[in-house]
Amino acid sequence: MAGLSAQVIGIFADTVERARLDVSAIAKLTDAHPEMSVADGYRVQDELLIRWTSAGRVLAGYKCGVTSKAKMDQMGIATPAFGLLLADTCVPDGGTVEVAGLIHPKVEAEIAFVMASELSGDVTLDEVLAATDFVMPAIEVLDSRFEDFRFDLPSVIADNTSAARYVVGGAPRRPGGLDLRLLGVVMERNGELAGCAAGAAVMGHPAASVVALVRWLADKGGVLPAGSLVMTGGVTEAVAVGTGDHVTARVQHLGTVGVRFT
Ligand code: OOG
Ligand code: MG
Repeated sequence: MAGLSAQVIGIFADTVERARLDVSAIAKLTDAHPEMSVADGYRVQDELLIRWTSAGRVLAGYKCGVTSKAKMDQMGIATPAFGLLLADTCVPDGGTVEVAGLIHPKVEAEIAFVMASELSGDVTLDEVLAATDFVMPAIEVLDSRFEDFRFDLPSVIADNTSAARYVVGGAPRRPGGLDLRLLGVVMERNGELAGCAAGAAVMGHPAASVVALVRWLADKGGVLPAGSLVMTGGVTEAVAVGTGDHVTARVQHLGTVGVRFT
């Protein structure tokens, strides 16, 4: 299967990038090309990465999306999807996000990993944990470039899996001695409960999300470099936010991370 032509892949990269920069929603890409595949979605993502890095943007790591049942049910998608984390989309813990720069932001609570050593190939959960420098609480701010967050798997992958901003912080810890499956996660919006889960909500174990990421990278001949940040995926449904909202994610033993929307 040859997939979409290089020309269409380039046009799709233009389309999602324009929507991001103009802060205006577009129809999902498969409306124009229903034959678009998941592989085509990743080709668009590859094209975006080339454009971004040649413009001087820095890849800080990767995000795993749709890794919990809550997210699969919410998005109507049953397969995890991987995306790129650009260093300039990092918001400091306790910092602010300008709502005007986003189309229709949503937040989700995640457990993030920072890798101490490179990982490649068919790794095991224990190998991921051994290669982990620390784990910490995270908030991902999503902003689908598609109208009403309505998309399918190929389209959302081409849209860099709705990545917009990420916040990491709290009290980072080495994973040794922690059972990451059991970590309670509580997300609050304006002091009220907006979702809760345990680490196991993500593929049975948050490190399983990193295993899947490393295999996906290996499939395209890549590795997960030392120093990479990995967002393992929302443990609960994503929640819409607007101006004035304040969101915190509390993760047992890992402290609290927060962000304010202005
Ligand atoms: C796609 C991105 C999903 C996650 O953590 O599940 C994601 C979306 O829901 O818009 O980042
Ligand atoms: Mg996410």
